[in-house]
Amino acid sequence: MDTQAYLSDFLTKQAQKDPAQKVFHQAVSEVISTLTPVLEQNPIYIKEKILERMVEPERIISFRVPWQDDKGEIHVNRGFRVQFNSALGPYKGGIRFHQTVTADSLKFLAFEQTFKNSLTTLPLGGGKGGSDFDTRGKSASEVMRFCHSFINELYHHIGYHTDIPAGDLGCGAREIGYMFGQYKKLTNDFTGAFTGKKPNWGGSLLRPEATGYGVAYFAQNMLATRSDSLKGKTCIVSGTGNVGIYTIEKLTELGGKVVGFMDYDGSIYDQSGVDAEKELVFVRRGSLKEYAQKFTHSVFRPHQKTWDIACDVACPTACENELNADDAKLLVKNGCKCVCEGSNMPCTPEAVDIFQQAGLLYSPGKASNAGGVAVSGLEMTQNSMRVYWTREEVDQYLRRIMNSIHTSCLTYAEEYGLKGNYMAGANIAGFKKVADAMLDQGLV
Ligand code: 2IT
Repeated sequence: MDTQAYLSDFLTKQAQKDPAQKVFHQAVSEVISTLTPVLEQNPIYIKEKILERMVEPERIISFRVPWQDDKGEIHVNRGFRVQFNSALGPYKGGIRFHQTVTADSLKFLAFEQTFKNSLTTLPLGGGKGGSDFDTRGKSASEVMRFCHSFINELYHHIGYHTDIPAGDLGCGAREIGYMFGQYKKLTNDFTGAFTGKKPNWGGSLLRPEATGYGVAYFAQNMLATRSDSLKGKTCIVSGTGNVGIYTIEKLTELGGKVVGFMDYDGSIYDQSGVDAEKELVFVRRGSLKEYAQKFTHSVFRPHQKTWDIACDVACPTACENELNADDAKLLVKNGCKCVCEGSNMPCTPEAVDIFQQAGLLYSPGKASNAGGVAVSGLEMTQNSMRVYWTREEVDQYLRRIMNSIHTSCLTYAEEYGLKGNYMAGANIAGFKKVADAMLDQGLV
């Protein structure tokens, strides 16, 4: 069977196994679609069934999370940890607390994380976890009781040399603190078993900013390949969570002008650009209406996305599949030069095709949003060495890692005849490192 036929057969069989797992299959198809030249040059990956092994998580833990609200009523949520691949190191990846969390969404995120972590060059395997619990509208003590209950089961399965969770959507330093506290209580062990901790008890400086800063560094690198830069470029960022806010901050610091951003309620068009000092605080507070009232040069557009606003650089940093083919067409029509993903798989496959056909610079989240997990890796290093690095030291490592991911994407894409294709380069570079480690470690 030729490679193309093998891959298409492989994808059909995968989809038949778990037909409901749509986003997971989307992520697998995206990776597989770029691997043909690698498999042709390295038939051992086919012979050793590396793809078949790689799409099967090493372990999925699913558990009950009972907790009591402030009135004494009992609630039951679902908890998960997907330990996807440990060929390169202990499982590493965030914990997502959001009503949309399912085994399917976490499988997709853990699969992506495996490639992303491989790209960072750090010794990290891939995992992801979470619960269908939503922290919004809950009191701090309810969140604490939930986090403790979550860890009462999860502590059996994680640890400094086994699996190191971090934050993700709905899970920030507060939740990491509660989870770490309970983990320490149950294990009697103060180790860096979580990242995203507060810097006064083991966290790394710059961890909250790292993903967003990394996105802006990556966009800057992409533009540099066309002898261009962020100076004077109009930018759009979706999502006003941690990633979005720090993407806006760094894009602005590097000379860009962020003219549009959005959250669940709608979007803002601000023709003069977000002022990093005066205005960003309002974005951070999460009230776009308040922003428009306060800064009258801006307009609030209820329930409207931002992608119709003309821009040079677009950074989707919200949720998966938020940017579809229609949005992509608008961006291309309005002259967008660069799409740099800040979240995991925010563009649909059709949108990605449109970007690639139009020849604009497009990078997948697994490359351009890897700054967060990279600084988590640096947090682990600091914990092992029992030292704290300064912001400047961490920032230097972060820049170095983002540069190296950027170079890997370009080098691998070119080596396999797909010059300038960041998606192919990221997938091939991420895949090869994991695949080779799996071959070295035998059939386990
Ligand atoms: O999607 C991601 O890369 C994260 N949620 C960060 C994971 C981590 O371990 O810092």
